[in-house]
Amino acid sequence: MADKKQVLVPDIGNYKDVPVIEIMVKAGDTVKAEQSLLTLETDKATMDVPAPFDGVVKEVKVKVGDTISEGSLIFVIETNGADAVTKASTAETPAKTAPVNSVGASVAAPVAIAAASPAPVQKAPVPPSGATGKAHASPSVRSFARELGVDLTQVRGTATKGRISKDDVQNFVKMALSQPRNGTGVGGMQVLAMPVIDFAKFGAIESQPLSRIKKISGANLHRNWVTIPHVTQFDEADISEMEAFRKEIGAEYAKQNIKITPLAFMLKAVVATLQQFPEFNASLDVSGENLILKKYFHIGVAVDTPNGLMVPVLRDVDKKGIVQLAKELGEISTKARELKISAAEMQGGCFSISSLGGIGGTAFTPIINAPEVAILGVSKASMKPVYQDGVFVPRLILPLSLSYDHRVVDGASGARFTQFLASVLADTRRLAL
Ligand code: CAO
Repeated sequence: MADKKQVLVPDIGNYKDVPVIEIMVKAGDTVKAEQSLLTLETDKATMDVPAPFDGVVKEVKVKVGDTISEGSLIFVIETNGADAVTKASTAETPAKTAPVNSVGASVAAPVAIAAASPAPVQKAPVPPSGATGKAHASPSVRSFARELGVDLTQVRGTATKGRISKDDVQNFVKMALSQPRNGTGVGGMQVLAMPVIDFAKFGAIESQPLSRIKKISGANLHRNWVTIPHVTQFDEADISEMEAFRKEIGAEYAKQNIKITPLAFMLKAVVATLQQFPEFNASLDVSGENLILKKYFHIGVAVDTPNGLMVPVLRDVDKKGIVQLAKELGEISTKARELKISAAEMQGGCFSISSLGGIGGTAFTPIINAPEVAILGVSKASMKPVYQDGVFVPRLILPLSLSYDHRVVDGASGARFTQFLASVLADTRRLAL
């Protein structure tokens, strides 16, 4: 005989007023015992509340966003009476291993009868601000994804706090099916999915969300790294004379609180080189078939900030002197570190310089800051013996690492660029030419 039973929230630990984030069934649906009915989310975990018995959903008593606690009425389900009684009586056996707080009771006379409801299924911890590599989805969505063979770490969640919904999984499958197949010659690139590893299995861990800047710059760096054919040309510049001159004027301008660093000279030398090699002061257009040559010289400078890498742009470097550039460099890097820099101040660059010279290292392979076509990496200058006129003499040598887009720049041009740059740095009088 059909019987209407109430379904109450089971034991969910010490949690109270927990938000409902997903309801998987609606009135009229036939449900099987243990099938997930809704998902709750505490600050630590999501958990599905399963059906305590087979039946047909008659009423849904909550909606997404409602907060509920143990004992809250969530559904009314019409059951086949015999079936429900069988399960209820099973649950009357006190068994600590199966907390049984979902309640099947007659609507007319709501009496709390312990039904054989399994404990809520607790799943993945909720990542703080949705920023770990672990997919954030309810158990039912996970099971749905499993059925379709979808790797949830590849799916972008659009529900609250970046949670992955069933729709997200469906959309992911649709999108995957509409992509050109690998090996068809259409140019699609497929890579193996990152394995999902539980690092805690191997030792103590701590999960920290990436900063907003790191997330944004990371996505750009990734795109630039995989879509631009990079080549890095290494070279060296003898900056002994430049350093002597820098120290001389450095002392003068220190009184005005202006720090003349090697980077100010480098900005000028780079622009002199770009003027000689215009294809480096350019961008490919969207079609990839035309090179846009720029007649202005705005140079981006990578600045290391506590929140991640930022690249403010110094405008019209060709029109400014070394002292002016040193002053602007100081101002703009301070602004970047204090997060006071505007988006506009980071746009319009033609070429970038990434200097790790103040830190150390002998060479590195910087990633091109698209749509620019080249970037100069600068490492730490050091004294080296240089063979001159039959003897070794100590010279201050600056390592240069130029990464360029090989679609635009040939290897020979790359080598000529760094050679010319090195010659300007070796004799800064050339900047006046
Ligand atoms: N060789 C040797 N010494 C160098 C040098 C070089 N190539 N470049 C700078 N120095 C020296 C400076 O002269 C200064 O020495 P003093 O304090 O004795 O005068 C010291 O190193 C520190 O310089 P600085 O870093 O304050 O100044 P800068 O103009 O060289 O650089 C800036 C400014 C903003 C580029 C830098 O602070 C910075 O953030 N660098 C990191 C950039 C970065 O992270 N790039 C990586 C991007 S790819 O992930």
